[in-house]
Amino acid sequence: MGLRKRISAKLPLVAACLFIALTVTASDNILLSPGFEDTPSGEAPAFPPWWEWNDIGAVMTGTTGGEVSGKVSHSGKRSVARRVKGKALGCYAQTAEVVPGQIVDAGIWIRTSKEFTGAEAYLRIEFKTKDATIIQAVESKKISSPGESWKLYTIEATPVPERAATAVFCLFVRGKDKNSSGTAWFDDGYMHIKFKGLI
Ligand SMILES: [Ca+2]
Repeated sequence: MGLRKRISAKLPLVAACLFIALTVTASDNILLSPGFEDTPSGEAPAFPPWWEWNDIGAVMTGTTGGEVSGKVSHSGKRSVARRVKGKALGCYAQTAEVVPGQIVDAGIWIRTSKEFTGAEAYLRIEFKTKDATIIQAVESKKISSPGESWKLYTIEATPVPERAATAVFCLFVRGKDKNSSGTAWFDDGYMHIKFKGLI
C-alpha cells in the first residue's frame, strides 16, 4: 500500500518533466538566422552564420553564386538566392552537433525563377564523423520546374547514424548540364534535433 502511494505521488512529477522536455525539443530550431533577416549582431543582409561553396572543378564546368535577396522573400524582407549556369553545384550550409540516437527533422521553403531550366534545388542533410567524413546523406524532394511558387521541402524523422558527430543542413542548387540555368530562392529553414521517444 505504502509503495503504491509513493509511486502514484511521483507520477505527476514525471509527467510534468516529460511535458517540459517535449515542449523544448519540439520548438527548438537550431538554425541561426533561418529567414536570412539578420546576423547575430543584428546587421543585415549577410551570409554569416551561413557558409557557402561552389563546385566548379574539372567535372563541373559551369558557374554558381548568389546573395541575400531583398526583393524576394517567403516571410520577412529577405531570402537567399542561388544562381546556376551550366554544369555546377552550389550550396549554403550550417552545421550542428549531433549524437547517435537522436532524430532530425528539417525543412526549407524554396521557389524557382521563370528561366529555371535543366537544374534542381533541394535540401540535403549530411551526417559526418569528427574528421568530416560523410557517413550518410539524406535529400528532400527536388524542385526542377521553372516559375514554381514557394513550397516547403522537408526531411522527416531521420535517425542520426552511428559514429556521426555533426549534421550539415545544406541548401543545394545543381545544374545538370551545359545548358542549365536559373535561380532558386530559399527562406525560413528549420532543423529540429530530438531524442527518440520525445517526439
Ligand atoms: Ca526571410
